[in-house]
Amino acid sequence: MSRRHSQHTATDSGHKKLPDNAGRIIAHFGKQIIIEDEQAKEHRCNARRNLPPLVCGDYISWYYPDPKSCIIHDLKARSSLLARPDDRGKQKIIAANIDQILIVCSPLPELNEGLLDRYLVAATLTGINPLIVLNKTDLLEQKQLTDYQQRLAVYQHLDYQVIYTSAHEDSAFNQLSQCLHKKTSILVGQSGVGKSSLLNRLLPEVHARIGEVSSATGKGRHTTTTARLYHLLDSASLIDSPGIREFGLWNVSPEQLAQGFPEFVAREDQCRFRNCRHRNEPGCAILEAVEKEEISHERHASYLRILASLEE
Ligand SMILES: Nc1nc2c(ncn2[C@@H]2O[C@H](COP(=O)(O)OP(=O)(O)O)[C@@H](O)[C@H]2O)c(=O)[nH]1
Ligand SMILES: [Mg+2]
Ligand SMILES: [Zn+2]
Repeated sequence: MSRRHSQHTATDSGHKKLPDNAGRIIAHFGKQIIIEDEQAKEHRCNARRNLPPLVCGDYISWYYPDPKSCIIHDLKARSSLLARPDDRGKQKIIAANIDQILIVCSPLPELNEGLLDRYLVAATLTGINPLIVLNKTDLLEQKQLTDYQQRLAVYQHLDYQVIYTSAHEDSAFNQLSQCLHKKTSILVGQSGVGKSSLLNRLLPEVHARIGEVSSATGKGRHTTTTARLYHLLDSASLIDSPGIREFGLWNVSPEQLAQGFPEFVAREDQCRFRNCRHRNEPGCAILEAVEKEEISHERHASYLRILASLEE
């Protein structure tokens, strides 16, 4: 306790060196920033003006110039950054240092590979590892489950991890909990696939607290619009906000799009033309691979659909 309240420490040169307390931003609204120190204690902070905009998930250094205030004076390098356009189409950063994006799908609404591919491209382009989660396995007979496993095998061959889970069944749910261990994750996916249900199971105490707050203020569920970092058992963290759940593709060039398909990246330099769009160009290595069934026809068709939508 006393260490955290210590004043600046003088260095040899006589300049003041700031104590380097490590912390992570768990919420940020307006000018208020809530950080968590290494003992998991929360502090309300302000940031020095020379720092870039700070977001949920940032690792920072902070100090107490006096017992009443807490100042963030340094931002650590970010390993990843999640952004989306704001109302005016300008990039708005939502969260930082996310290790994995869980793309939630389900049998109801029916798994849509085209949409899954869009999420995979978006995740790959942010540099964050995507995991495919098929939720609601409790709805499936063994035979139907096998069908989904076959449909998702193409993704496993591309080295995407696929997890089968259910918010309504303990044993299946535990499969999901395990892959969150020691990581910072976010859940994305189409409406109705069960993101909120999974979140409520992962964060039971938070859910209870949100319920209390909204019944007290009468403001309903819109109290949390900014991103917030939550801790789970097993040193897992989860960042959630409506903005994150709307995660998707925007402002992507055709070149970048192809980078979101790992099976294309492996063959791209074999296309005859450098700016090949892998649509109908002669000497296209991707089309050849589709022909030989080395690349899935559906994945290529999905690429063409996304390409057409980006060119609109
Ligand atoms: N059978 C079954 N239903 C689920 C499961 N997860 C969610 N649901 C149901 O699916 C519906 C949509 O869930 P919700 O969590 O709101 O989806 P979200 O839109 O992705 O947040 C709700 O009626 C849930 O009760 C599951 O694992 N199994
Ligand atoms: Mg929801
Ligand atoms: Zn090509």
